[in-house]
Amino acid sequence: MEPSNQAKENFYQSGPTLKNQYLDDVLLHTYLEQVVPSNILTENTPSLTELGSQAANEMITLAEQAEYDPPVHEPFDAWGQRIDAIRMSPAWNALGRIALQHGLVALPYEGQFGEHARTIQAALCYLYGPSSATYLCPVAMSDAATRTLLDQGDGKIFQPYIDRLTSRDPAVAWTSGQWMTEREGGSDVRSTATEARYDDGKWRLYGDKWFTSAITSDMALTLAQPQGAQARPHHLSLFLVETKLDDDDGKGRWNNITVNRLKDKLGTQALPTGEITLDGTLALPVGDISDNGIAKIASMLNLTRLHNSYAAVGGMRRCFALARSYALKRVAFGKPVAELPLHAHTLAAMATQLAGTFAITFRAAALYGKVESAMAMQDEKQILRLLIPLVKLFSAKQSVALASETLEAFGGPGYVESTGLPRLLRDAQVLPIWEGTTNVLALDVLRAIDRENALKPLLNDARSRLNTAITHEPLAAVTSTLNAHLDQLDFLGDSLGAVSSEVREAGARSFAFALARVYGGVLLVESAAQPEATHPSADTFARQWAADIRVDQFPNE
Ligand code: UCC
Repeated sequence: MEPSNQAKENFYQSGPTLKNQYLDDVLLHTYLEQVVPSNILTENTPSLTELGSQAANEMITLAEQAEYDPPVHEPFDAWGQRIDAIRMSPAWNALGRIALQHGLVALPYEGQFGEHARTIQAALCYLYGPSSATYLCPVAMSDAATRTLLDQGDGKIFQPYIDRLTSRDPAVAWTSGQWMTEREGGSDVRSTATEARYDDGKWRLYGDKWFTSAITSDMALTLAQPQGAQARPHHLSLFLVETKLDDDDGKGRWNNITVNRLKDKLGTQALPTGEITLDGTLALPVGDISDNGIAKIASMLNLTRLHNSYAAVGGMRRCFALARSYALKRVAFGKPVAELPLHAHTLAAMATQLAGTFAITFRAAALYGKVESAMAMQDEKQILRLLIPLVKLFSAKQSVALASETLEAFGGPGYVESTGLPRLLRDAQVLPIWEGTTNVLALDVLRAIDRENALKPLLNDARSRLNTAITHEPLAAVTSTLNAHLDQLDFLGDSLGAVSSEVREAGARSFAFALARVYGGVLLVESAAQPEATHPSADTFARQWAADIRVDQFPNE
C-alpha cells in the first residue's frame, strides 16, 4: 500500500548508528582468535571492548568538537610580542588522553605480550583511528620516535625521552613529531637544506620545515646537514629537538622556532600542521653524527607507514559499518536498500575489500611484533621490509576508494557536511600522500626487492601458506589461481634485472599492487581454511578478492 501524504510529510530518514566497534566487528574477532593466544586476548579484551564503546560514543562527539574548533595560530600576544601560541580544542586533548588510557604508544614497550603486543596495538589503533580526528598521527610519530631512539640512540641520553613517550600518565607523557619535509625536499629527502652548526658545545639547527604534523608535540626527530668539522657532501644527520625551552618563568618558550603559519588542508582539520623556521634551535644528535640520518629516519618511517595502514583499514571498517547500518534502515523501491540486489552486491564487494586489506595490514603488524621481539628468522625480516611499503601503498588507496563508495552509498547525505560523511573521504585522502606517496612506496618496494632480496621470501611464504589450505575444497579453484599468480610474479621478479631502470620504475606500481593483491588473496584463503574461528563469509571474501587480481607484464621498452 502507498504511504499516505500525511505519512510522507512526517517522514524523516534516520541516520546510521554505530554499535560497540569492537563487539560488532566479526572480522577483527575472528582474526584475533586465530592469531593471538587466548590468555593474551582475554587480558586485552576489557581495553578493546571499552575502546570499542568509546569509539562509537564519546569519541565521536569529541572528534566533532575538535573538527569544529580547529587549531588556531596566534602569532603575537596582546602587546605585540611574538608568541606563536597554538590554541587547541579541549576535545583534541581529551582524545589524546584516551590514547594514553589504552597505551596506544606504550603497550609494545611494556613487554607483557611479547610478539603479540603489536597485533593488540594494531587492533586498538584500528578502533581508535576513525574516531580520533587524526590523533592517531601523533600516536604514530611518538611510537616511531620511541623505536628509533631505542634502536639508534645512546640509552643514557635518550631514556628520559623514551620514558615520556611511553608513559600512560597525562602529566608526564610527551608526543613526538617527525619533521621531514622541506620546501625543496618532500619525497626527495636528500634535498634537505636545514643546517646543523656546532657552537659552544651544542648543536643548533637553522632552516625551514614545510610540513610539521602535530606541531604542538613536545619534541620531534628531524634531519639536518652538519656544518664545520663534521661537514660531508650530501650528508644528513638525525637530530632530536625539544620544541619548547625550559624557561625559568615556566611558560615554555619555543626553542628558537617560529611558527610561520598553520596549513589550510583538505582534511585532518583538527591536526595542527605547521610551517616553521628553525633559527638556532637546540638539538641532540641521535647516535653518531656521521651516521646516515636518512637510513635512520627511513626505519622510523617503516613504523609510521604501518600506522598509516592501521588508519586506512580502520577508516575502511568505519565506512563499511556506516554504509551497512544505513542500508538496513533506508527503504527505497519498497524495501531496505540492503535487500536490493545491486546494492547488496556493492556492500559485499566493500566487505571483501575491507577483509583483504585488513588481512595484509594485520599480517604486517604481527610480523613487525615478531621481528621487534627478536623471534623472527632472517627471511621474515626480509618479508617485513617488503610488506611495509606494499601494505602502506595498497591500504591507503583502498581506503580512499572505499570512502568514496561509502559517500555514494548514502546518496545526497553523503555529500552533506553535517552528516560527518564527507570527512571520511577528506581524511582518507591524506593517507596515500603523507608517509610517502604511492609512487614513492612502489619504488621502495623495488628497493626492498633489490637490496634485501625480499621477493623470494615473500613468495615462498605465500606458497607455504597456500599449501596449508590445500585440503579446503571450497577454495580449490582459488588456490590454484593464486598459485599461478605466484609463479607469474616469480617470473616477473626474475626478469627485473634484465629490464632498464626506466621500465622497472614505470612498472613498479602495477607490480606492487599485483603483489599486494595476490598476497592478500593467500591470507584470505589461509584464514578461510582454518579449522575453527572462521568468518562466516571467509570463502566468499577469498573468491571475490581473487577474481579481481591481474598480474601485468612490465611495460615494453
Ligand atoms: O612526516 C610526514 C608526516 C608525518 C605524519 C605521520 C602520520 C603517520 C600515520 C598516521 C596515521 C593517521 S610525511 C613525510 C613523508 N616523506 C616521506 O615519506 C619520504 C619519502 N621519501 C622516501 O621514502 C625516500 O625513498 C627515502 C628518503 C627513504 C630515501 O631516499 P634516497 O636518499 O633516494 O634513498 P637511498 O639512498 O636509497 O637510501 C638511503 C638509506 C639506505 O641505507 P644505507 O645508507 O644504510 O644503504 C637505504 O637502504 O636509507 C635506507 N632506506 C631504508 N631502510 C631507504 N628506505 C628504507 C626503508 N623503507 N627502510 C629501511
